[in-house]
Amino acid sequence: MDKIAELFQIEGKILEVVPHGGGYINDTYAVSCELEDGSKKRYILQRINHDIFKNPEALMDNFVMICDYLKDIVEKKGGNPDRETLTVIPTKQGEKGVWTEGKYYRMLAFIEDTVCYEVCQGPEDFYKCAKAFGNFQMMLKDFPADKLTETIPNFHNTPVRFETFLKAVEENKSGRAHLVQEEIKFILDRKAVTDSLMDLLKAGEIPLKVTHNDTKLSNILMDAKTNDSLCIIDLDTIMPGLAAYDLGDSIRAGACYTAEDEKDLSKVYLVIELFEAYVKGFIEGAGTGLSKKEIETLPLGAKVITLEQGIRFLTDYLDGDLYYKTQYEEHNLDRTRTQLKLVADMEAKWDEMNNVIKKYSNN
Ligand code: GN1
Ligand code: MG
Repeated sequence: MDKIAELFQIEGKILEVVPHGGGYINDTYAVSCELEDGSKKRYILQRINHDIFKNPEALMDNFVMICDYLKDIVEKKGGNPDRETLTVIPTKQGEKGVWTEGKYYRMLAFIEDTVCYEVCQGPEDFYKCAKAFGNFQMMLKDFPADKLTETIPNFHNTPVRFETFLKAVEENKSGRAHLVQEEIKFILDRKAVTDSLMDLLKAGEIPLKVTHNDTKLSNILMDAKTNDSLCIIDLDTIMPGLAAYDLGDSIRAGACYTAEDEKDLSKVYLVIELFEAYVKGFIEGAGTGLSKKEIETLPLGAKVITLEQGIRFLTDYLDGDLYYKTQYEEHNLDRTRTQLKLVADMEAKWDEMNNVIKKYSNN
């Protein structure tokens, strides 16, 4: 890995390159360097999974455009762009990334003194994350969407995900379909849910925006000293999308106190006070950026994106674990089950969820 790190404009001598973080798709490393004065400096080196992100160069064009755009806004607000946004370190040839030995790599500056969480720490933290994600969407509200390449087409197109799932059931490449009949039925029974948000978009009731599309809790860095939300990371799936996607993805991943692969489903449920904390923060963070209809559809966003994630995990389980990194045989199935359990719990708490929305929608 040292050789690859050396292709970039890094300072100092490389001391070590170690795996970093827990992404399911790309491989991430922390590169430590020693500068001439003896101090240390770190970088993030990432291998982009180009089976999934088919055009890494276009992805990096998006990435740099967005970083530059955000840096400008943060600077104007008197913030610190080096800590509040990501910084791409170019290659020695001045490129945004590099192909080597058939793989594509990029490098980012390391933002020190931060923490990120896989599991929600409580309503106060979750509120801060929500405010940051709401605000992130606001900051991108005038970003020219037509300049962005769709890095993964139909990423949150739930009806398309549903069709892909049907195909996976039929093909049953892994031979595992007989083990998951209950989960398959759960999804088939909810076809109407998978269509619901797209139908609202097609009917012109909710607008297409530039959204993050992967707003899980671990994609936000918190300042280790102040514990305030600092920087939103993982900009690979920024594409046109719906406000409800970004709220939805955070809710499915954060409005419970368990990890995505928790085996004990009795511990997996929607914590309504976390949902409330997030809704409050997201609406505040987005300022006036959300229409009445968009706010109304936020609970639907949570349900659709959670179901979609369950569909995606189960599709991969049926395909034989081709998409997500897995650590053990049943990993994608455990992940599927937490998502479907959350959907069932959202259905049970549907009125409560909508009452929360009423409380915070005042436009
Ligand atoms: C993947 O790579 P990572 O861990 O940030 C996935 C997201 C899922 C998430 C589930 C490109 O994100 O869409 O929500 O796993 N990213 C892609 O945890 O598919
Ligand atoms: Mg991601």
